[in-house]
Amino acid sequence: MKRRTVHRVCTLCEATCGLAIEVEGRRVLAIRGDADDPFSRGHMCAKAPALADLHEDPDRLRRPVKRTDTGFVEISWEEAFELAAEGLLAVRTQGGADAIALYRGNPSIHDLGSTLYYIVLQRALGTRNRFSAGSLDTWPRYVQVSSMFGGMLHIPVPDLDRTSHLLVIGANPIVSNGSLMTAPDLRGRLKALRERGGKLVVIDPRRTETADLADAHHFIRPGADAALLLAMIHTLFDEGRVDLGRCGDFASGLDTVGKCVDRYTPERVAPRCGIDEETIRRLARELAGADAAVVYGRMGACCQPFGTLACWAIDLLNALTGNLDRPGGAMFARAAAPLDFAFAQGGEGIRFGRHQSRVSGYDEIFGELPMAALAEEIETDGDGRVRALITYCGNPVVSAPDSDRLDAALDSLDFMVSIDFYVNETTRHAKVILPPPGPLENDTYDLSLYNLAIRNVAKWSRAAFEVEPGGLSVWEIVLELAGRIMGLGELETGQVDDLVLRQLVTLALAGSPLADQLDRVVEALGKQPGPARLLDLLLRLGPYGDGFGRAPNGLTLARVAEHEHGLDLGPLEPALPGKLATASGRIELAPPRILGDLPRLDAWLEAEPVADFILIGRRDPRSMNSWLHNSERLLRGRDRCTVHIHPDDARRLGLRDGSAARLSTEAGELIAPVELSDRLMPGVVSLPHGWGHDLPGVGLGVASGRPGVNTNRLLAAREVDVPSGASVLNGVPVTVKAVGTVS
Ligand SMILES: Nc1nc2c(c(=O)[nH]1)N[C@H]1C(S)=C(S)[C@@H](COP(=O)(O)OP(=O)(O)OC[C@H]3O[C@@H](n4cnc5c(=O)[nH]c(N)nc54)[C@H](O)[C@@H]3O)O[C@H]1N2
Ligand SMILES: Nc1nc2c(c(=O)[nH]1)N[C@H]1C(S)=C(S)[C@@H](COP(=O)(O)OP(=O)(O)OC[C@H]3O[C@@H](n4cnc5c(=O)[nH]c(N)nc54)[C@H](O)[C@@H]3O)O[C@H]1N2
Ligand code: SF4
Ligand SMILES: [Mo]
Repeated sequence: MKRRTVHRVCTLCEATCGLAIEVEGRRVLAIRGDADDPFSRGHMCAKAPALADLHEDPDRLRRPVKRTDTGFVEISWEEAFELAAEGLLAVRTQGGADAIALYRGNPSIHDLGSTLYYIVLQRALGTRNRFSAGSLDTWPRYVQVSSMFGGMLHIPVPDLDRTSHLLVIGANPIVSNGSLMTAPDLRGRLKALRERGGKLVVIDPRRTETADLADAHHFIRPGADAALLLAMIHTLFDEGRVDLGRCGDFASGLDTVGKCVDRYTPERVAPRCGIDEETIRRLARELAGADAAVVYGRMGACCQPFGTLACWAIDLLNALTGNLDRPGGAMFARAAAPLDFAFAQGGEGIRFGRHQSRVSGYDEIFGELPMAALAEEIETDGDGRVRALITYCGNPVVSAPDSDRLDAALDSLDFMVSIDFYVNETTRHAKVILPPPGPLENDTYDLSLYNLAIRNVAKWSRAAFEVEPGGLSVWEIVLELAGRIMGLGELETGQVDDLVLRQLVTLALAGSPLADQLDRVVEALGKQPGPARLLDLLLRLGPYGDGFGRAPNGLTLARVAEHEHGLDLGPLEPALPGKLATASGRIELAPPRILGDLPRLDAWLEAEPVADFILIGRRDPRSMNSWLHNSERLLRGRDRCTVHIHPDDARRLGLRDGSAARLSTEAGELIAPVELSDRLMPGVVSLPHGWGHDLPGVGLGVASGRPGVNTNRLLAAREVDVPSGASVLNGVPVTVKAVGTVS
C-alpha cells in the first residue's frame, strides 16, 4: 500500500498546529509537527499523537447504536434516523418546540462541518432551550466584547510577536496552548518575548508552568481579579496616566469609567486580592509605561464569580493605556472567512435577555440559555418543560456543575439523541447515538479560531482518510435528521443542502453589492454539497476574497487549498473604528449591563471571607477536557486527577502525598488523592475537571480503568457570573478534610 503524507491542522485545541500525518491505507504511521506550516513552524504538543489513538480506538462508535435493556447495539442508519425523528417528534407534538433541548459542546468549533451545520439543526428545532459549553467557558468574555465592540467574535488578542509587556491573568497558555487567542507554540513565542527584552508577568493563585517562564508571578486570591484590575485602573486615573491614544476619537464612557473606579482604591482591594497596594500600583504603571503592552486573561479570570467584570477591566486596561488596536497591544484578527454577518442583530449591537429561562429567569445570551438552567428545566413541571435532549459533541454530565443532579435529570428524560462517537457519561443516557466520522476523516477549516489568531492565516485541511465505508459525514447526519424533523423526509440530503446554501448566500449577500446576483453566486459555488462550498462563499466574500469576480486575484477556497501548509496573510493590523459593530459605532467603555454588576462586587469586597479553602481548576498537558482519557499513551504515568494543596495547609490537616482528602461543598462531596504542591497559594486547592469515568454504562475501556473523580459534583449550578450567566468554575469555597490513606 502506498504511503502518503497529509498536511492538516490538529483539531484538538485552539492552537491550530500544522501536522504532517504519514498514513498507509487506513493506518496512521506517524504524526509530526509540520515544519513548513508558516504559523506553527513545526510545533505540536503531546496531545497530537492521540489523534492516531482516536482514529484507531475500538471503543469509538462507527455505526449508530440504540440503547436496549442489555446495553447499546448497532443499528442501521435508516433505523437510527427513524428512531431519532420519531422520538423527537413525539415529544414535540406533546410539549411543543421548547420541550426539546439542545446542547453543543466544545469540539463543535474545531470542525467546519459541525460548526456550520449545527445552525441547521438549531433552526430545524426552533427551540428556545438551547445550551452550550459557552456558559462553562467563554460567555463572560463574549458578553463583554459584544457590549464594548459590538460582536461576540470582536475579541482583541495579544499581538504576541510584537508586544514588549504581557500581563497574563487567570490563564496558563503553556499548558492550555492558548484560548480565545489562537497562537501555536506559545512556549517559543513567550521565550521570544523575553529574548527581545520584553517582560512577562503572571497573576494566578497557582505558580503555573507559564509563571515559570515569567519575570514576575503574583499569587491572587481566586475571584479577586475584577477588584485588582479595577484598582489598577483607579491608579491610572489617580496618577494621570490614562491615554486612549487613537481610540480616544471613537470611544464613549471614559468619564463614567473614571467615576466607577474611584472607589476601588488599591488600599481597599489589596487585602481581598492578597496583593499589596504598592504592587497594584506598580502593575498599572508598568503597563502604562511599556512601549507596547497587553493584558490577557482566560478561564481563571472568566469562569469565576466576577468573570464579566474582570474581562471588562482587562480590555479597559488595554484601552486606557493606549494599547488597544495598536501593534504590540491588543488587536483584532482579520479573518479570511469572517462570520460577522451570522451574528449580526440588524446593526443594533447585540442585545441580551430577549427571553428568559422558564424556571429561574436566566437571560438568553446569543440565543442560548446558561447551563445553570438545564437540570431545573428538565425537573420542573409545567408548560415548556424539557422532555428530550440532543447533545452534539459534548459531555455535560462531566463538564457542567451539579453533575449528579444533571445526570439524574438526563436519566428522567423521555427521549435523548446524541451526535458523538463515544458512549460517555452523558451519551450513555441517549436512546440513539449517531456517530460522526473519526477525527482524521473530515476536510476542515478553523472558521471560528482564525477570528482570534495572532497572525492573519488561512489553511484548508484535507481529510487524511475517506469517511469509513458505512459512515456518514456530520453534515449528512445533521441534514438527514433536520430534514426528517422539518418534514422534508422525501428530499435527498443534497437537495436539503441546496436549500441551506441558498439561505446562507441570501444572508451573506444582504446589503452587499452582490445582493441581486444570488443565482450567479449560487452557481459559482458548484454542485458538490457539504461544508466546502459554504466556506468558499465566506472566503470569496471575505476581506481577501475574489468577491466573485470583483477582485480577480483574491482568495477562493481553491486558492487557499493550493497552500497545503497554510497561507500566511501577515501580522495583525489596526482595525478600528471600521470593525466596531456597536449601535453607536463607538467603543462603549462603560456598558450598562456590566456596570450593573459592580454593587455585587462591592458586597463581596465588604463581606468577611468565610471559607477554609477556595477551589480552582487545573489543566494538564496530556488531557483535553473530558475526552482524551481513552488514549493509553496520554493516560499513562502518574495519576493526574489529584487535589493539589500547599504543604503548610496539608500539614495542618494531617494530609500527606498520596493520602485521601474529602472535599465538600453545599452541592456535594467527593474523595480524591492528595498531592502536595508549593505551587499553590496557601488556602487554595486545585482539582482538574473532565474526570469521573466510573459511571455504569460508560463505554470507555481505557478511561474507566483510571476514572478519577468529577470535580463538577462539588459545584452548584446556581452559582453564576451574573451579567453572563456563566457558571462559576473557579473560586468556589470548599471544606477539605483528611480521610486516611489511599493505597
Ligand atoms: N469544573 C470545571 N468544569 C469545566 C471546565 C473547568 O475548567 N472546570 N472547563 C469548561 C470548558 S472551558 C469547556 S470547553 C467544557 C467542555 O465541555 P464539553 O464540550 O461538554 O465536553 P468535552 O469534554 O469537550 O466533550 C467533548 C465530546 O465531544 C465528542 N467529540 C469529539 N470530537 C467530536 C466530533 O468531531 N464530532 C462530534 N459529534 N463529537 C465529537 C467527544 O467524544 C466528547 O464526548 O468543560 C467545561 N467544564
Ligand atoms: N492540555 C489541555 N489544553 C487545553 C484544555 C485541556 O483540557 N487540556 N482545554 C482547552 C479549553 S476548552 C480551554 S477553554 C482552554 C483554557 O485555557 P486556560 O484558561 O489558559 O487554561 P486553564 O488551565 O483553565 O487556566 C486557568 C488559570 O487560571 C488560574 N485561576 C483559577 N482561578 C483563578 C482566579 O480566580 N484568578 C486568577 N487570576 N487565576 C485563576 C488557574 O490556576 C489556571 O492557571 O484550554 C484549552 N486547552
Ligand atoms: S497545541 Fe493544540 S493544536 Fe497544537 S498539537 Fe497540541 S492539541 Fe493540537
Ligand atoms: Mo473551553
